[in-house]
Amino acid sequence: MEEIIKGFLDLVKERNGHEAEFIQAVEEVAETVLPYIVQHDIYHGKNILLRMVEPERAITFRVNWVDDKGEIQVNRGYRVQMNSAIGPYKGGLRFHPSVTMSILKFLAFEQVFKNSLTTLPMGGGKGGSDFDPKGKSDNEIMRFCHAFMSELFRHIGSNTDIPAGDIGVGGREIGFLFGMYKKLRNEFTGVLTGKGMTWGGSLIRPEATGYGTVYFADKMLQTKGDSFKGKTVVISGSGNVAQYAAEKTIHLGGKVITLSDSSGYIVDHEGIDPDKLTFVMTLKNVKRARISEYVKTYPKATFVANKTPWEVKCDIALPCATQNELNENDADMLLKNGCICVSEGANMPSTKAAITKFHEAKILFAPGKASNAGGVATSGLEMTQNSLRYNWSRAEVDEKLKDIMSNIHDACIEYGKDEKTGYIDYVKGANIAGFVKVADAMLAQGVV
Ligand code: NDP
Ligand code: 2IT
Repeated sequence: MEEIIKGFLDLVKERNGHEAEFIQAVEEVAETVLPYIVQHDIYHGKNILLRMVEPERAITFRVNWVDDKGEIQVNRGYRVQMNSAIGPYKGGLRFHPSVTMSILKFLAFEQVFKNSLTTLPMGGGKGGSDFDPKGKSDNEIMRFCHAFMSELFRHIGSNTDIPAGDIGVGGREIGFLFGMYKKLRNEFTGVLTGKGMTWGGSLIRPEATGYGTVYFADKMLQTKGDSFKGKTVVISGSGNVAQYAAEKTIHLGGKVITLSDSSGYIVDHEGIDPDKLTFVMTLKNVKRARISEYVKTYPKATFVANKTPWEVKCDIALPCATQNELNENDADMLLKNGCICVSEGANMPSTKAAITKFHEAKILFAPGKASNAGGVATSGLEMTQNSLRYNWSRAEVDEKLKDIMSNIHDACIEYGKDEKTGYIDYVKGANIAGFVKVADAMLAQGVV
């Protein structure tokens, strides 16, 4: 088996040698899915995983725009259309200076499995730009988004490819992108998700990724007869996913003591209560300021510069910032401090070595493609509401989100539970459950 995996990965490395993040994401899937393929005759001789690691289409384009000083700026735009076997391409747009083809291919690849897990008919894609929104005026953001969409619109559509938000892309950016798409196509369709409530958005979409990550962790805790009540919870990030993971943790009786951004983390041992969280939301979403400002208003808290919060003692950790933000040493520290559960809100935040540590220690560990799927699932619900030309209530969408997270948890048990020890390997479970549906659709459709 090891030879088969090595042979496959050697081929992927040969073709994508310089794409470290993409190879990392493929390795994790290959190690769990190839043994399953070997055991199941229907997938033999079909090169199915080899087909899945090649994007159906990957587009890069120039984005010219004029900044507030009148200078012409040039950025690079991307859309990776990874797999459309079970539905139109679906996945977010990331605006961050670190964006490369490798990052977007890793995200698009993960998205294929994640979207399959949601049970909704969505293929996988991802896009974005190396544009840095930090420090830009609203007008600059608008001009950039309009310029970006003036090319992207050719490649997307409500039955072709439906982008949404990710790092650096929230409600404001989706508005500008939607406005330009509508103007160029002269049609009002659900071509983007994460839209505003008065123009086709869904209730609960802003909350969905963070809420879903906590619902999933709650399901994992229930397998041990446990819950969030009274638990100390460490969260990284302070953006969309982190904010609503914190809100739902508080709803369920947990105590959130950290948040972070790329400059460092704040720790508040008294707990970040709803008022403090409202302060953070205004700080990050309206003032667009740094998390270090928190300690000026709440002086009992401390700011730790240039570090991640994994050194803080906790019961539950929710990484909600970015890829590879939690390494082997961080995992050691979490385990030493008695952490029992890690549920990923971000995409691939734990390194491979960190995941190995969690598995060896037999703690509850959920990979992002399972635990953060609530965001895209609710995007799927937004698409359904757009097609129906109807809006569901907050309670209806939240109930559907809870059901979907629960079904993903069941799928992870079906394919990831070790019958002898009872331990649930959620990585294996999510990868195989996600794979089966896409692979079966690809087999049915032939070599296309
Ligand atoms: P936001 O842009 O709202 O927030 C991102 C947060 O992560 C900020 O606090 C940011 O800090 C921090 N961050 C970003 N890059 C880095 C970095 N290189 N090092 C340290 N901190 C960093 O994005 P989201 O909350 O939407 O996304 C967070 C994660 O969740 C990403 O991995 C994303 O792919 C994933 N995700 C998002 C979904 C969604 O619906 N939005 C759905 C599923 C997954 P700073 O301000 O300093 O940059
Ligand atoms: O990583 C993700 O799942 C997202 N950024 C959300 C994608 C979506 O289409 O809602």
